[in-house]
Amino acid sequence: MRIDVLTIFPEYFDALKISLIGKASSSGLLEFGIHDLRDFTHDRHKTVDDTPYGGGAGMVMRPEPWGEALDKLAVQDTVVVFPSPAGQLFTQGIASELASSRHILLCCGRYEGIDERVVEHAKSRWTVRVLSLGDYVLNGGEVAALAMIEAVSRLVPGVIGNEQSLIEESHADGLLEYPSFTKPSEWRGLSVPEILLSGDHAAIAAWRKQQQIERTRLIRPDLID
Ligand code: JF8
Repeated sequence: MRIDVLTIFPEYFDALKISLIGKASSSGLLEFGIHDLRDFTHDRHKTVDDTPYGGGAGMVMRPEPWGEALDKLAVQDTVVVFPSPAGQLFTQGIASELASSRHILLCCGRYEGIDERVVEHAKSRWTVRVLSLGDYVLNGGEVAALAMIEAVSRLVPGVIGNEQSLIEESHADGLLEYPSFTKPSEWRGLSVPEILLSGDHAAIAAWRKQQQIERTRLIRPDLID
């Protein structure tokens, strides 16, 4: 899979050089291209923003650099993603859909966002997804794009290595994860639940499922039914 990113802050994406995603990139399993939107401007000050039509606070990203960048980077089978607080909620299901794409292009806005005509134009030429990380306010699309890249990349076969951990974890079955414990069996007066030391694998599986259901009911009742 290839993932390109358009941003005025390419340094955010240095994080993709480390850990499992960094290794998948070195081995060619994932290919990243991080592009500075200012390279698609033509004025001396590399201007990417301007005042909003209709008035109001802040600045809006001008469409021309986006148009030129999309023309250069997007191809026939590109999925163009716009992180936006006004987007559809980014879920594990959407991560899973995106993980089967050949090419994703993430367009990271700043200020009050990107001129809406960029999204409208992109929809006329490519598959477009406007996606939100959640109901809180970020300063731009970069942090959301990083989260989306990580959630999608780890679903690409070979990136994680232990495929079972992909199947077992939170949200794959729509429930929160069960609690985990390791050595020592007693720590600061707290012991590990006895059943986990029993060696009874069926009983452990049943206990873990019960923990998942109980936790989900208490913390995330919205995930049940
Ligand atoms: C932005 C561009 C976002 N969940 C989220 N909160 N805020 C954002 C976001 C995304 C893009 C821009 N400001 C300017 C905020 C997402 N995704």
